[in-house]
Parts: sequence; C-alpha cells; structure tokens
Amino acid sequence: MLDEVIISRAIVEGFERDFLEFLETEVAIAGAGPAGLTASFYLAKKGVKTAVFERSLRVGGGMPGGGMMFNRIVVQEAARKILGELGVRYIEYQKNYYLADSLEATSAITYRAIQAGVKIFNLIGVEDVMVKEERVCGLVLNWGAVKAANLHVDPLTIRCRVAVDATGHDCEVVRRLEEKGQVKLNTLSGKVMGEGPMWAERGEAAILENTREVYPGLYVAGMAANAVYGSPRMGPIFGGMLLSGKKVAQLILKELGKEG
Ligand code: 48H
Repeated sequence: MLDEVIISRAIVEGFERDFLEFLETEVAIAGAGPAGLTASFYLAKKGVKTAVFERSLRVGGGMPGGGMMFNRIVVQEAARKILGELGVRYIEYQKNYYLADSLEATSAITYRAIQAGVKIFNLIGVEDVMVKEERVCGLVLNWGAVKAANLHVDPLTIRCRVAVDATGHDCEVVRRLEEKGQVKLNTLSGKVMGEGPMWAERGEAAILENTREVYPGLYVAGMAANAVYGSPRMGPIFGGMLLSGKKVAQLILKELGKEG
C-alpha cells in the first residue's frame, strides 16, 4: 500500500533537512553552469562543505545547448584532462580540438559533483549578498519562481565563508554588490567592466587570469569572470569554463587551508 501523505512527508522532510544543514556552509556557489559545477566538484572532493544555488529548474547553464543548439561542446588540450577527471568521454576532432556530447558532459559533471558531496539547490536564485565588516559572508536567496512571477516575497539568507559568482554572462551576484554603490571591486575601474566581443583565443586565455577574488569573500568564475574584468566572449568552447572552475576551487582551498 502506498500512502500519498507519507510520500509528501518524505519529500518535505528530506528537503528541509538538507536546506537546514546548508544554511551555514563553507562555500556557496551561485549558478550551476559548467564553471560552478566544476568548482563545486573539486571543492567537495577535498572535503569542503559546498552548496550550489541554481535559479533554473535544470542544471548545466549554457552547456547542454552546445553551440546554437547543436548539442556538442569543444574543449582544447589544456582542459582535456579535466574532462577525464569528470568522467566525460570525448574524441579528438583534430589536434587541440576535443569534442564531447554536451548532455553527457552536463550529466557527468553534475553526477560527479553530487556524489562528491555537493548539495545542489535548483529553483533557488541568489538575489543579493550579505556583507559585514566589508566582507561577503552570505547569500540572499529566493525561489526562482518568485523572480519569474515578479512576486513580492522576502528572501532567506545563508551564511558562508566564501561565495562564488558563477552566474555566467550577467555576473549577477557581483552586479548586485556593485549596485549597492558603497563597494569598490577588485577591478581596474572598481566596477564591473563588461564583456568584450567574440575572440575565442583571447577570451580563453583571459578567463584564468580573471578567475579570482573580486571582493573580500566573493570569487568570480566562468563567463562571469570575463564579464567582470572586461574580457572577450569565446563562443561554444568550454575548456575555459572547466579550467576556471578548477582554478577557483584551488584558490578557495588555499584560502581555507585545505590544499594538497
Ligand atoms: C542562481 C543563477 C543566477 C542567480 C544566473 O551561463 P552559465 O553556463 O555560466 P558558466 O560561466 O558556467 O558557463 C558559460 C557558458 O555556458 C557560456 O555561456 C559560454 C561559454 N559562452 C560563450 C559565449 O560567447 O557566449 O551558467 C550560469 C548558471 C545558469 O544555470 C543560470 O541559470 C544561473 O547560473 N544563474 N543562479 N542565482 N542570480 N543567475
């Protein structure tokens, strides 16, 4: 016999248990695109308590869509090893161009991250940051549906030691912080510099340089890093996103004293 209310109770209690557990976390990542997911995997692998908040129903950001809905992604030599570490199969298309199925890549990275201990909260977006003593120390959350329906519903807040903006082109978390007007970001202008036009070589080269702490307690990774630091977009080559995710994890592990 199956009892509908027991099913409902299991779902509500299961979610509540996880959400309560992650109200205080070591690392909180905004955005479950390739950069955020990769970062979360390498953090959790080292035993760091990591939560990812994704506003959409689905994870993967721009990865499942590949290039213009052709569901393939390309990565270059420098990122090939990461595909292997994440369990994504690929073929060599030609020297320095490796081709993978974008759905396999998305599912493999998500699966490996969750299995490593990452807790992904989908349908929950980051709408603001908590700042105390000039340091980001938490994220302000609300349901994705609340934003979509433009409802006036107050958010909830989680505390973290380190936050990551991995929200892609819009670099939403950094922009929210900047809008407050009282902060100076760690960029040349002290402001978000905005993404440049397409140049794959330059965009990919810049992304690692741009992956860093943009304000005390807040790192930026993936496409958001190039948007914050004024570097070019690069089209559907995803190596930079994976490398950026791994790099931000390494920087955070160092800050938390958990490298090695
Ligand atoms: C919670 C949010 C919020 C929010 C957005 O866009 P993404 O895939 O980002 P990256 O950096 O991992 O990868 C970028 C890549 O997909 C891409 O767009 C490339 C390579 N473009 C090159 C080019 O030339 O166009 O994922 C970001 C995720 C998405 O799932 C959003 O739904 C989510 O973040 N998100 N989640 N709170 N405020 N804003």
